[in-house]
Amino acid sequence: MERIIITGALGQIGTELTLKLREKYGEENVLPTDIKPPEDENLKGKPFEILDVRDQERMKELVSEFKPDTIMHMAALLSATAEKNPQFAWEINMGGLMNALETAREFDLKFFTPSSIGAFGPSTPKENTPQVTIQRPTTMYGVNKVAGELLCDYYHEKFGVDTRGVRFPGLISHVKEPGGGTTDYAVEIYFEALRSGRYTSFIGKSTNMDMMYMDDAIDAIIKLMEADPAQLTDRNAFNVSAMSINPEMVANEIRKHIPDFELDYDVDPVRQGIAESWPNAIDSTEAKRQWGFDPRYDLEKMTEVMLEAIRNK
Ligand code: AKB
Repeated sequence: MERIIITGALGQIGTELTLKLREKYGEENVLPTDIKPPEDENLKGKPFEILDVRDQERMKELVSEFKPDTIMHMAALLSATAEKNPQFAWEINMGGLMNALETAREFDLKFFTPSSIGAFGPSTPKENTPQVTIQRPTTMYGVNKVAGELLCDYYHEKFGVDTRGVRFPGLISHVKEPGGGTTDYAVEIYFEALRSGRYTSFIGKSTNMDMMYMDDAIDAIIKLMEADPAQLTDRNAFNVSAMSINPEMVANEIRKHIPDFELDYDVDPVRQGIAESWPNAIDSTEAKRQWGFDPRYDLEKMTEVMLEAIRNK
């Protein structure tokens, strides 16, 4: 992997991924794209292209000009947004993925796209969820993710495209706030803790979900993409998680730094329903064994860095 084009580069993952890839592979070797121009100072004025992932012709045009060896397809609607407009979610999530896979096939590109813990459903084992298990999600986002995993496997087996992916848990970052996800409370809580000293959670008290700090997520993408393909038995997509947490656990950790922090609840039935259909804690053993997934941040360490970084902003 030496020259990379990214779709959805202004999203929560895409923003930090772009910065990290530029640092590692050189600014001239990374082309971020998104449907709108960047507002972030770090991305302004640098190579950047407008791309609606539904436009396959434009995607191929950019690839033929930039000549990357890898495409990272990050553009997607998250779970709560997808549930509000399922037809549109299908168009963006599946239409965009198909276009990106076709581009990878035609131009012989390595391919990465994230799946999610949303690819699991209520009949999946909730604890220690295995790599290979029942996947019958009950959300449009989940349906998109399972179909996406299968489509990536198909492109790998049928056309030899080097597709790779992970099932991301909720990702926590201070650089860019997420939008439209079920796990977003775990980011908002840190910003609100410093802004107002209190937070009202839309997710219930003892609802556990998998989470990971963004630095670990970006490292995981790079490590997986650089792994020797001979090591990979599974591809689309690997379970990866660093912690299984609920709002009370995050609040207790925040109180070690802000003792008066207050947490109350106004549970949103839609997002709570989605959260309850997902696993409590997935098993990342295969990612560790096959390509050395090794997250460095637990809840304690992540809370420290999140609060410090937001305070410094
Ligand atoms: C969401 O909540 O939709 C995402 C995810 C877990 O895929 N953060």
